[in-house]
Amino acid sequence: MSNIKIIGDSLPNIPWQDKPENCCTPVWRYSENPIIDRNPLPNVARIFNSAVLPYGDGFIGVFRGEQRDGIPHIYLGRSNDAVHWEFESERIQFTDKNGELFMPKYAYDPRLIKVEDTYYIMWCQDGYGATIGIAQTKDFKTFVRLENPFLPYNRNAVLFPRKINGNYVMLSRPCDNGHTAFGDIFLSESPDMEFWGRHRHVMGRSENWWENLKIGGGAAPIETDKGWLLFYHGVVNTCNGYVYSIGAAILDINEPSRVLHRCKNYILAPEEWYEERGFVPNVCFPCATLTDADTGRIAIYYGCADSYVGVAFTTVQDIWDYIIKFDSVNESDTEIGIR
Ligand code: BMA
Repeated sequence: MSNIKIIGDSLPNIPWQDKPENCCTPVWRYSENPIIDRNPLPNVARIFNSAVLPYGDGFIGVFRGEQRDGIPHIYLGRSNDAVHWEFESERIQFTDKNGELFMPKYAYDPRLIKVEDTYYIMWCQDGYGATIGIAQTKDFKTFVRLENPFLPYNRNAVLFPRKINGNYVMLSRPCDNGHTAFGDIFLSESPDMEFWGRHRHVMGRSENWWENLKIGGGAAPIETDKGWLLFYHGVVNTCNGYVYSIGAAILDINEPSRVLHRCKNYILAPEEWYEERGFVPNVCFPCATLTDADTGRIAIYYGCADSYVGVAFTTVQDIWDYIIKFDSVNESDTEIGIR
């Protein structure tokens, strides 16, 4: 098997546990999962499907907080070790470009990505139907919303962490206004974070049963010397409802609508109590990773059963070897994605 390297910053304080000796899977769970328990704030019943990044000497994150009226909003959290989190009690106050309060009616499944010197948060919200909202911040004090990038209906938007060929690039998943029973991952480009176009199909649901209903982008793609490493979610419909697992693929570095490798097997599926039991059972929903380029360590942050946040570990070499061993990339994946 060939070697693979993360292209990125070193993060010596990445949360980490070594692979257990008896572990036969490419990804292993943090032994203290879930890292965020129920009722983390007076008005928030559950935190899940959330995203984190290194910030200063520690870490910062945007968290899906399910309030006691059942409506999700985004809460800011800070941590010294990326495991123990403190949350601001008020949800993030978004403004328009003039500094006037401009809150979405609801906001869920946030992703947090730094491109150059700016942090971008993107989430699912109402825009006359479910679609993507996006805001930028440089200081995590003011959060200015940008134009909504896509028409309804759309979910699971996640930005690449750098421009490609001079443009910002975002993955998203066109959908319907309900519990969408279909869905492929697409990619769009923008020169300015306002006008989005050059839409391309990246990858579709597959014949592998765990992802044969729909798929959606998860964590921000990780740059490696072999391509972009993407963790995404795949869904199967069962007689007891949808089951969400985590998959992995490698996208071409300069033309990321081309999938180079795609793992036939899921890399993590619900099996622990906090993944199988909760507000919505059987959900593992990745939204972020932390990476350390020096060691190749990766910590995956994922929502568990729409109730908790879990962390799982792998290394870029472990996951690469597993993807290549079970590579099932097909012709529609390797196409440029335009018809
Ligand atoms: C999806 C999203 C996620 C959620 C999942 C399972 O449609 O709404 O936020 O985790 O369903 O309920």
